[in-house]
Amino acid sequence: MKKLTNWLKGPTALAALAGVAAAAVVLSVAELIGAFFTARATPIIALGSTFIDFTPPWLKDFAIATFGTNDKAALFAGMGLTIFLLACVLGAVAYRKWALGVAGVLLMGAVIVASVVTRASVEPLDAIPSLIGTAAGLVVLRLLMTRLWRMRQWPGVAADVAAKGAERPATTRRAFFAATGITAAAAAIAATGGRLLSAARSNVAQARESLQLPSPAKAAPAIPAGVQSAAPGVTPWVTPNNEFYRIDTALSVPEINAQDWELRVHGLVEQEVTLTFQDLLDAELIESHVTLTCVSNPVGGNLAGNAKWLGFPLREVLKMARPTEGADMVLSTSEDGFSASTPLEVLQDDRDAMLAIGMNGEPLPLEHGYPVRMVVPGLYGFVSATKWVVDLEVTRFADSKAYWTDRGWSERGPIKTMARVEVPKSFAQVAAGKVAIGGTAWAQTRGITKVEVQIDNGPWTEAVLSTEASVVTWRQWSFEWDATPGPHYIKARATDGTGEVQTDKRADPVPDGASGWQSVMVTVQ
Ligand SMILES: Nc1nc2c(c(=O)[nH]1)N[C@H]1C(S)=C(S)[C@@H](COP(=O)(O)O)O[C@H]1N2
Ligand SMILES: [Mo]
Repeated sequence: MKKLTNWLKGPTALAALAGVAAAAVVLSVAELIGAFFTARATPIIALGSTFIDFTPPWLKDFAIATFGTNDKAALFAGMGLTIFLLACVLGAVAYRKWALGVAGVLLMGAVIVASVVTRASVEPLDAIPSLIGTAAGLVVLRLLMTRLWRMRQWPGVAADVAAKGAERPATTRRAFFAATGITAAAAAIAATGGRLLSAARSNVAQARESLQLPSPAKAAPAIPAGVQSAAPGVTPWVTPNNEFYRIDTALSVPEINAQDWELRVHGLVEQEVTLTFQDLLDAELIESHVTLTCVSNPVGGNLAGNAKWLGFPLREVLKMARPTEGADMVLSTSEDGFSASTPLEVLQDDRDAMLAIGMNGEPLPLEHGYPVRMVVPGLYGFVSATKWVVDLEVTRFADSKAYWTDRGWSERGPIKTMARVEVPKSFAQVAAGKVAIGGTAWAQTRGITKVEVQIDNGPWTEAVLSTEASVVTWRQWSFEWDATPGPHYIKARATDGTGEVQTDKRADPVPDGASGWQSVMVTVQ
């Protein structure tokens, strides 16, 4: 304990503190100057995105299983801690060997710049905020070190280190803390200023607010009565936009001006096509409810949502471009470099895959792909639902690989049949007697024709199905259970429109989606 207190009072701890202050300066100055560049070019966002790009499937799966849709916050926390520790080491090293400290800062700068310039839609000039930030950090580190060197009162500090400050008047611990405090305050102000400035400079959110969506040429069929499960507490049949799950690799949400948006359709086509946002507004739009599902959704998980989408059929886009013989895939790419491989025929058949511009009667929220995303019934999002989509390349599975395929996930992703038990919740305590069990099931494009419930090892009994709106939306169900005291297990399984019963074979999300029957343990009093 005494050792620790002595160490904390000693030069190494103070030097580590100086290192942290310098790192804060690098990041905050880059953030401030970055307000005039793309958000993707600031160090934290760029480093985090680079890290995500190197994420293997097991790690993505683990992050989502552990942190759910807070995976990004977890990433930032982990990165913050890593940077903090590295900065401590850097400061301690710089105190003893300044040249090594300089090398360390330059190395960090190089790593940051490398990760900035390799981002999609980033230009070399976007490295400027990081370069200036690194230079500022170096200056600050030098200033703080000079103050430390001039504090000569420590025994055991190498003579050459002590000598560095020798020709200048000695200084005090208080002066050092004052300098560090001012640095930290300046960094905080710069970071906050950068944040506010970027927010003020971005008018995409405002433009979205004032955008008037056209009415569809073909309106969505009215939602039939009785789609909602009879069991209280089951998810709303239409997922409100602010409750819709969000999964993507974008640490800073791309901000695309609708007026600047263009979609290029090229590759194995007879006619290259470029569409503008105005082209979409002027086109004959369709509207339909479609349930999206993430491949990373664990059995019983909530990475699925149902919304009313307004958009232009991709079938029509492909008709204009006329794919040539041999093409079997469309590689869609987003403005921030994500890509998905979708079978060509899926985009051409009558399931109404679309370029969506509206979600539940509003323009797409920024996080859900504003101004334009893909919505493809029946396929997991990672192979179909490209948000901020800007490029469609008609190609062949044999010739191109999509973002997650390169990282160990499947190249195709039809959605697996799944029944989810939502009430009662896992580990709930319920009173004996009539208990409402309920949930949601999905098998997009095949539809749900039956849901069965099993209590403990009893017989499989049919649940009451809510009304089916369409085969591309989820279907809810309920089941009245006469609960007897004691611990019980509730299982559910669905049958799809082809008559196939949901498999009980457990599979992890990697590589093409989880399977198995959900089992919910409840205690009846
Ligand atoms: N640009 C971009 N689009 C993307 C992704 C992404 O990482 N980047 N993730 C996909 C995945 S894995 C899913 S499940 C859906 C999720 O869409 P949502 O966030 O609107 O629910 O978006 C898809 N589209
Ligand atoms: Mo996903």
